[in-house]
Amino acid sequence: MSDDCRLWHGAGLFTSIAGAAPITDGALVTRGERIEWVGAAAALPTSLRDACVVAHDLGDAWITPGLIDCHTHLVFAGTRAQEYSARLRGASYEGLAGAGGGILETMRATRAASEAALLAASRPRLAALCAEGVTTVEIKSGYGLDFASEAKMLRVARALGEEFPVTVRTSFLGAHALPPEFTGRADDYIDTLSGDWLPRLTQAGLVDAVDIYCDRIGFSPAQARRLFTAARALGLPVKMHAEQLANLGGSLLAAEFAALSCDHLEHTTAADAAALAAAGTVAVLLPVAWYCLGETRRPPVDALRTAGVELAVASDCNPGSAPGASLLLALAMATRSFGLDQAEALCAATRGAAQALGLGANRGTLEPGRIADFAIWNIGGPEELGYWTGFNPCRAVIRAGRIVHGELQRGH
Ligand code: DI6
Ligand code: FE
Repeated sequence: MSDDCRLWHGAGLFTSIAGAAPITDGALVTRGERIEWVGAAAALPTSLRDACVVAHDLGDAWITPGLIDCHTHLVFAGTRAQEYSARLRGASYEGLAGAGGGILETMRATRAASEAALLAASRPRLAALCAEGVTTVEIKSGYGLDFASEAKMLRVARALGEEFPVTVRTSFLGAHALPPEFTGRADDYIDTLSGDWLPRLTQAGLVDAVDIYCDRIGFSPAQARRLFTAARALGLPVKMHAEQLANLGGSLLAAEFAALSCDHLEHTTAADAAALAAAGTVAVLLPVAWYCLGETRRPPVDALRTAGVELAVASDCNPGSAPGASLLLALAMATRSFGLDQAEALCAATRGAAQALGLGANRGTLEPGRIADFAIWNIGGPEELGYWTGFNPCRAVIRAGRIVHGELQRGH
């Protein structure tokens, strides 16, 4: 990678730095894969401007940090469209799961798929996210639920990271549902995950973090404690699906382990929010799942804000509760359904999401020294993100200082 300086100007800048105002006539200088300088064009030092070997005049655009989708299950086979029909006719998500459908339905399809087929099925979903300005994505396992199939999913996630211009972070979600081989033996399953699968998958370089579905149709906080203890012994950060369908005390446990994030949180209390804030755990909101499940209880956004919890928004791309691959749609739903304003939602899909993946030091904001991952938008102001609902105004995507998607100039 060359260390050349490039100037990007003729654009507004939304830096996602907490409390920073948007810059209407901005300039951004990159050097190689990093950001060198960010600010108002009028304040750009002449010496730095002269040092730039290339100047990209974007002519009427806005630049934001590359979007970060910090919660996806985008590697899976099959669909659950039939189940969706049943739910439209009144069947419940929990009822279908209890009858051996739900996550186990996707487990059967995912186990049966070859690695190549799983990769092929996942590509269009990741391509859709990348076209929306996403430069970092988290991908969970959790539809294999046996050692070989969990490893297969994680290898596919790594392969996607090689193939696409996106940074992939993997989360091991073996504790997503109880597989049929362990019926009636959930504690044995947790022991197997903790003592056998997780160390081997970690040794193979396939795991960046450990997640658990802690809910009525998942696992208990006591089981999460055992899994998290094993993760900590391996030096892995943890995260949790918590309080989606009921409050089991998962977020308090996640806070005790200083989890990177706690995700869903529809049933979280003010006391839980205070614990998350004290632990520095990010609250990841998943409005597409909330919408597609027809939920009515919203996560307590005011209580999370008041407590000072960092918020993130993610797509939750999965075949059951959030069948889609659009972070922009999640942003729009986070504003209308959960009451975030557009700037807050945009920070949540950049700075908050970076923190939810443990990447806050290098990504998520436009600041000198950070990786030069950013998106260029055909919009008149940053308030158009979280406003357009089912429309993608992304013009181009820059990853580590290089153009990886779209055209720099607005098309005619
Ligand atoms: N994330 C999950 O892991 C579960 N719900 C959610 O929002 C289950 C996903 C599924 O039904 O496949
Ligand atoms: Fe999820």
